Amino acid sequence: MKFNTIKYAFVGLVVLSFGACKPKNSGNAVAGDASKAYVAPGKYDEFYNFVSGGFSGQMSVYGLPSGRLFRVIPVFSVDPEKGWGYSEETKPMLNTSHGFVPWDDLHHTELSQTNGEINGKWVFANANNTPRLARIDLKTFRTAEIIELPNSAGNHSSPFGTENSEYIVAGTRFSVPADDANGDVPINTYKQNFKGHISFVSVDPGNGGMKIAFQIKTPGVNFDLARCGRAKSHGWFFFSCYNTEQANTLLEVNASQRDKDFIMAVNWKKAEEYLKAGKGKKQAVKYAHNVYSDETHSATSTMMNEVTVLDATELKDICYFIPCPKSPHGCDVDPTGEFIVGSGKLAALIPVFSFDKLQKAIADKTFAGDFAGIPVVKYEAALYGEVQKPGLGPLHTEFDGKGNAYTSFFVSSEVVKWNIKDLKVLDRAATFYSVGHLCIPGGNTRKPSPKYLIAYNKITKDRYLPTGPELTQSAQIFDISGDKMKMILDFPTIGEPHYAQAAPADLIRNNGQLKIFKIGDNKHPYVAKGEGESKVVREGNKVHVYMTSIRSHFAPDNIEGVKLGDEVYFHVTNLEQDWDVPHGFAVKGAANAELLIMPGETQTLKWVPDRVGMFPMYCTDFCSALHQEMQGYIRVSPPGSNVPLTFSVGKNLPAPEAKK
Ligand code: CUK
Ligand code: CUA
Repeated sequence: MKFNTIKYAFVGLVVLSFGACKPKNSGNAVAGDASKAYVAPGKYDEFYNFVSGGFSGQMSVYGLPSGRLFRVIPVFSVDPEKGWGYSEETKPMLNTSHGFVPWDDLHHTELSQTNGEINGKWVFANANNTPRLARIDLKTFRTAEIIELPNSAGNHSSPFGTENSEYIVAGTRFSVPADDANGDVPINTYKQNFKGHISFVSVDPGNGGMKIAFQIKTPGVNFDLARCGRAKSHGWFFFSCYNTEQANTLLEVNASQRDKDFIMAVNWKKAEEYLKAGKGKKQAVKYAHNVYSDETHSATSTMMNEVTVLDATELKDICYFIPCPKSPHGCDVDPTGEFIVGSGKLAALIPVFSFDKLQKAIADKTFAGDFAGIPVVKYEAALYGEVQKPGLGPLHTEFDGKGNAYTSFFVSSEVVKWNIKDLKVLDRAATFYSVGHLCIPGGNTRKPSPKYLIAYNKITKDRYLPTGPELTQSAQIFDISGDKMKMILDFPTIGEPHYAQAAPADLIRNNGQLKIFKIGDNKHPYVAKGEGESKVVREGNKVHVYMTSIRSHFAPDNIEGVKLGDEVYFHVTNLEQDWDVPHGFAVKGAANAELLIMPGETQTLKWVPDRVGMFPMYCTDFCSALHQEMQGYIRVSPPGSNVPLTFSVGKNLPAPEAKK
């Protein structure tokens, strides 16, 4: 969420200038006890922290509690550090039904689970703008798969997984006319023509492969966030919705009219039954499904054309609305699965709903009418209780598994700890400033590891050295092992952090981290598995260079006979079979990229020379003492020139003149 949007939404409700929400004791004076965050040089962190990059479109990986940045994983945006979206092999990963999309907006991370606990296999992420889901493989820390979501726009309520990652679920933020309906309608026909869609994407437990199993069509509202039921509530899913006013303009006013919006409870086991019984309707759509293969070291993008849709207004017992004050954002389920916490951005309290009471209310039909064909459960019938006067602008809640909840308050810039059973506030800690999401390792699972809580802040003002108009966003770590929260570290983040999750380091570290790609298993169509296989092949005006790299030379490193008008493809195979020895590749004048090639991998740089002359090429990664010697030349001649195509390494070919 953007600060300004929220700021204006609150005008009139609270006096909100930056100064007003800045805690009195803020600024550099507020320092934490950083010794608890100290991880000595050469020591490992206790947790991996996977942090969304917001408008950067990427996900970054930090260590906890040190806050050290390990890696930025490119997901939905091109990334020049890894060549993501630049190399010919990775370009198809960013393909969509709208074509190549090089930059998107990533808000939420979701670690895969088994029996409601993190299993360390994958982490999922959402693209907000052009709706997509990504799966990142935690053996390689690379994006392995991206699937586009039809009938959706602004994929915000996403990705949220079930207890065994049976499904990764994605709710549309914008309701829009369905993809097969006429979208060329007046905008003010929202109520008639605009629909919401929730996608249930199944995940293959073996290889992680994603498939859109079905979608549920709902009345037009905005879906914001979601959580699966767990333990007793496994089989259900809960989504926060706002704009139940169904407004289509000036939402800050028009979507803040009703006293209560909704949490939508979805019985997805029931939906599965309907699907099996053939109650779904097949709909023609168009969406991209992109898969990266670690065998061919290449991505393929397939355009899909059909989705099965269940209509929640026809199948009466799959969706229920629970009234929730007021413009709810976060919707969070506690580790027991009994309590569902709604965080109304404009609410002065936090409602906690009971899964058991909800079940009884549904069985007894304790409804307060319906909303656009969906039954509305009576507020009191589902309510367990309310946390009174918790703070201003509640957004998100995490759990410690010891009966406590921690809620972030954007407007009052604080984290509030409260007890789930008696709903009493236990502690408050100031954040610097305007906190969004929170993370406790495993804080959305059955078994949290309640040692640290991290707050992800939108605004940092005076916390760091200034860097021009844009200041860093940041995370703050709190020690929550005692009764009181204690701030122990600030660390800057890449992009705007929204949700983040953390997993015990050993779980991921010992889960088969890939160190090299075996050269023998390389099935890239242009691989050269040894220097003897390196060559240059002309096919019309396309020149394919089968190049190898090993400390500290390329083969070939002298190429002649390329002509202006040719397209040159450097297929570079890194022959190294040692961990942590990538080679790079760059050629002067290449318009789109360099390459960074991992041991055993092949990557391709397309180069279209734009002039006659001599073009150096070199390795861009300092790989050995003689890295700076790792270089070569490619000669470009005029069209029609009779310079023969030659290539070599380590010897000088006779010059064509000398051969005569
Ligand atoms: S959202 Cu950013 S603070 Cu997109 Cu999960 Cu709440
Ligand atoms: Cu290879 Cu530097």
